[in-house]
Amino acid sequence: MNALALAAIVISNAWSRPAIGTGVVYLRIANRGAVSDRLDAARTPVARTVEVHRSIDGHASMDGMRMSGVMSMERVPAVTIPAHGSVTFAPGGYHLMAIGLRHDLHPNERFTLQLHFAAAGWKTVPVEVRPI
Ligand SMILES: [Cu+2]
Repeated sequence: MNALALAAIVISNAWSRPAIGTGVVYLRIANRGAVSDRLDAARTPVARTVEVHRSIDGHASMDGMRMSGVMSMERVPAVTIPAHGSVTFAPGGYHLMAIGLRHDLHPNERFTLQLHFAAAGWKTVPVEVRPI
């Protein structure tokens, strides 16, 4: 880890929904640095584990079988954040799954999420639980 890499990653607009058991977190990760970085792990005190997932269109993923409208998701080991670029985690795309919630997520509550980047190390952000 070096100071320049640390300063390059900026996380914003982290939010979630009220949830029991499993929560979903969305956010935006910007990389203001000149080299790409990789989100490769996440954790939060409110859940047993956090996984990086991507929602996929069943139609596109089933190799010829038509399943339009069926959404599923897959775990991804890492997400590359390009240099001078950003990746938005949003419904229908990348998201973080907080699995094994230690308590229910209530509207307007905030909790802490930590994201690990290969170059920038651990970054901590507040997550806002938005009402549905
Ligand atoms: Cu998921």
